[in-house]
Amino acid sequence: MFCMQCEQTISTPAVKGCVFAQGMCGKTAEVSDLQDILVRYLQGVSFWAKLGADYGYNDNEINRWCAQAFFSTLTNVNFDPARIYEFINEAKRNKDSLEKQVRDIVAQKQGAIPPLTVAASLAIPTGTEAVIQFAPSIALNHNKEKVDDVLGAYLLCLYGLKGVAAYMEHAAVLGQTDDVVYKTFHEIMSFLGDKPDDLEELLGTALKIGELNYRVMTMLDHGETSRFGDPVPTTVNIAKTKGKCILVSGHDLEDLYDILVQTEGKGINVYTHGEMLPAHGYPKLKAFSHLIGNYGTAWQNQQKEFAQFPGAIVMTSNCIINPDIGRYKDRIFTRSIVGWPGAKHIIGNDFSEVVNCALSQAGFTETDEPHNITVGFGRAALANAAPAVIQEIKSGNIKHVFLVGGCDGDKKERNYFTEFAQKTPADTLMLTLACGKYRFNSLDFGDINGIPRLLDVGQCNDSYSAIQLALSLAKEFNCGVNDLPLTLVVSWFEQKAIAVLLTLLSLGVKGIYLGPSIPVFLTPNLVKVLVDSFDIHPISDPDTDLKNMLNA
Ligand code: SF4
Ligand code: SF3
Repeated sequence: MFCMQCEQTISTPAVKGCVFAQGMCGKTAEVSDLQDILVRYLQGVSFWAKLGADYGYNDNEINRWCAQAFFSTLTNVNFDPARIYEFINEAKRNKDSLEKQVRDIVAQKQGAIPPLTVAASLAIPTGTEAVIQFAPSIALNHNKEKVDDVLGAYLLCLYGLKGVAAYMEHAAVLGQTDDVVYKTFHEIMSFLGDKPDDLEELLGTALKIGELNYRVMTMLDHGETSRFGDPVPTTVNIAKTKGKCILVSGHDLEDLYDILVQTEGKGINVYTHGEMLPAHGYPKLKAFSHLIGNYGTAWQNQQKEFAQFPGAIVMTSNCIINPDIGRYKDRIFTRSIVGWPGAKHIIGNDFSEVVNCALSQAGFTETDEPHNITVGFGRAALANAAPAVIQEIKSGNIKHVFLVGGCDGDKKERNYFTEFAQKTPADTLMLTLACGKYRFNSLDFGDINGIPRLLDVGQCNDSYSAIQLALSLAKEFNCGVNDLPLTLVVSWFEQKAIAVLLTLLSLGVKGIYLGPSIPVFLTPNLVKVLVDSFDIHPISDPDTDLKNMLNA
């Protein structure tokens, strides 16, 4: 296996990347190899999808399926070899049918088929064993002793595009698709399926991926807000309430909605977990009184926290980790692209198995003292708060705004973000995004003349909202985003964060602080390019960084 797509990958002087029998996340070499094959196949499908789109032909079922299948290869999404093998078989069927269709269209229009890419011409054997044996020959590090600049830039594109695929699927669940997005996605996938070796072209593609992601994030924002309303500031109880319970984790609001509808009047309390926390701010979701609160913290604590949750658990998207360890596999359910061998997978929108599981469990036997936190500062709420924030900035009461966004993870170096948040001066605001906030979002940061010092913008899916706030502040102050008293502090863990980072770079945002470490796949030369072109700062320690940020 060869995988270095996430922040917890192996990184020692001698070994870079997860290359042994199992990755740090628990992904086996078998799953990793199958995923490599799947990605290669998908790049072949994209060759035909892109050519079809050039001739005005789109198969939106296959388009959506491509993003789903690619999403299944993200960190902490699907660990089930049988499901990945199924995706490979589907990929073969989709590629064959698309190829036939597109060849006919091109012939009808008297066009010419361009030279096939490496991925489009690859003959992949059938049968799990044969596929596994074939995998090393297409591994990205095949015949390479180490990651060089070209491979590093390639991985930046591949991993960034995985993040985009995940957001495309989140948007598609909400009915948001776009032919231009699919066409650009296939164009880039197909390009990556042909052994590109021009460093400049790869770096340009990385920014193109960022631009594509911005378009997808816009669609996603529209999907969420048109379906569930604009989030409003809402207090959420993070303490337990007596009664039967279901825990819903991940990013998929539509699943949460279905579960809320199907549990109404059944005496079951529904809790959010992880990235689902911001769901409480959406009017159409908060209208359910049995959406009772949030349970637990960030994804990496789930084995301990889920083991203690006396009800059913639903993983709607990333991040799932080994449920065998906490012995709750019999009451965890996966959805959509998520998979764990032996865990029950729900297909369709009938959650009765989950409901029955919750009813068969003990539920919480006591109600704890409430502990409220506030969420819901999405795009509209931030726009409402903007005049007051602008006023406070103008009168000198708010000196600086920090956007502390991104993922959480296990490493102790991530304490940086808690310490950073605690050390931000009292005359500064903090916007939070994604699951990294769990390290400090239950702390009280006070307010500045009624404006809470910590404003939670939402999931990583809601990065668009934060970008809109920055753009509106820049407009108000008649300057560029980079001239605002604003610093972005990004904690990355997996590929969605890479996609968001590329979006910020494609928008010309400079001076981002990035941590807890620099991606292993970025060579020193590539880091230099990022530092020189975008003034990216690898994080150091909170005191030094804060001093530099405030004096910049
Ligand atoms: Fe390693 Fe991360 Fe890949 Fe898992 S996803 S195998 S931890 S690099
Ligand atoms: Fe978190 Fe997995 Fe990235 Fe949506 S849930 S941000 S790590």
